[in-house]
Amino acid sequence: MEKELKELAVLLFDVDAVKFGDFVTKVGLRTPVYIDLRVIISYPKLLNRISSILWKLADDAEKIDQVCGVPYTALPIASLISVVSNIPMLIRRKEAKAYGTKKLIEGKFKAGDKCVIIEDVVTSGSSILETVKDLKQEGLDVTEALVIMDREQGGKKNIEKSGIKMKSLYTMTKLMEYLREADKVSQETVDGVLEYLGKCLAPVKTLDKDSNDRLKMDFLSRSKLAKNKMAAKLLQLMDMKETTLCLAADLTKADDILELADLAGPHIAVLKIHVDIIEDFSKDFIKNLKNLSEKHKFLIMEDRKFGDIGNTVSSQYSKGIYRISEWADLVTAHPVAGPGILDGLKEALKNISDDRGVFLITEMSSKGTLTTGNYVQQSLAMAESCELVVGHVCQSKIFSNPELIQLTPGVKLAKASDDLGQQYNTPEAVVNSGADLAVVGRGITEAGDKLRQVINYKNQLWSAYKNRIAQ
Ligand code: 5BU
Repeated sequence: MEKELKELAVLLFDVDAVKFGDFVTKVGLRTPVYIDLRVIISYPKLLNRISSILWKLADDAEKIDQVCGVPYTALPIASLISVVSNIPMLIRRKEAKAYGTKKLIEGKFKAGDKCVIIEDVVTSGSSILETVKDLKQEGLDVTEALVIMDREQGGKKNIEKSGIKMKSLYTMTKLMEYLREADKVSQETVDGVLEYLGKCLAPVKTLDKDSNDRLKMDFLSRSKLAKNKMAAKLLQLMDMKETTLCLAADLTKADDILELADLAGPHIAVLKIHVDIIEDFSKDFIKNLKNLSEKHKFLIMEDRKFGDIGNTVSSQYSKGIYRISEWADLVTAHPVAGPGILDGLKEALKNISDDRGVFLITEMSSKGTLTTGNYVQQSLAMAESCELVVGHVCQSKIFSNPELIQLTPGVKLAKASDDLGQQYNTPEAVVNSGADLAVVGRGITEAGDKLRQVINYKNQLWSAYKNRIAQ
């Protein structure tokens, strides 16, 4: 490998990919050496050799699902690696498209795919870190970056601080050594470059895991980031009441729901209902429920699972006998109809001054659910482009945006299932799978001592959350 690297160093010098003089970098630093690998697209054989030797640096190449080149210089290199090794490629856009799907990442992938980053030159490491952030946001598993040139100005350290292993074909010191050996540069030039490197570190930037990954952040810090006021309110409330319990009061008599709400109210963050299963629904029920929500400081969620076109959804939300938009702090909606569904919900809120939030149903808890693959990805993208969305109903850590909340149903003290497809996980398991709020229904409503179970779930969920953020 070293022989090949020496030869390639000379070739790079010969095609002017390595230049010496007095240059100013894009961040305004003066430098006596400039690496411009863009030129290698004009030398296909060199491009091929560089790409193939770079790929040799990959750990466990057969386990890698995706390669992602950092635009622009590394894109042809990543393409070549992708084609030759038959591993699909992703491209991270510098900005999301203003039209169409608004995707940040182009290419097909699924959450959990192992992705390696390909980059040409690393100075501070910030381009790689920004790419990692977006890939992780989409649920990709990024652990390694392969780089042609490490300028040794702090980038490797910054990248590794964020938990990404960085491997490079050349460090600037090695490159200078090879070029000197081949008599391409004078010792004076080498000394000048090494002296410059010693004193010119690029500004330190890290992906700062703790301030970007919701799973490691506490609710109060996240509430300060949340742009949706209802999301901020919910996060604050969870922090203040030390509870992440969302009680599914799936009862059919109004008085039974009110009685349960009064009993559980002090220990829950959200009371979730299905208003359409209540046999004796009345305006008074809503009035009383609202009073209880104020008394015990919990939010009301109508798990309506809107799923029609925007126009219909708008009426379903604000009209009919339930007039949901007037009283439900939170509602759920399927993304199946596309972004129009969110526009419809927004339309219905035109005359409502209170804060409102929507949870998108991105993954369901039931056996054989169709909420998989690209559907999940599209739903994640939809949430990012609508300020009304406060989070996802989902079963796993498919997003890391700390402004959004993961609501996970299917929770019981013992892992089990019912006869109609519901699948349960334990409180600890769901929190470790990313749940911020956990929905418990029959685990409480069917218990003999309901209050005891409410407190039991609340405590188990809270300690699992505390453990999660402490890690
Ligand atoms: P359970 O009694 O804990 O199984 O009640 C779960 C509640 O969460 C119930 O109201 C469901 O309608 C709701 N739910 C769910 O179980 N799974 C899902 O994927 C979604 C909602 Br979305």
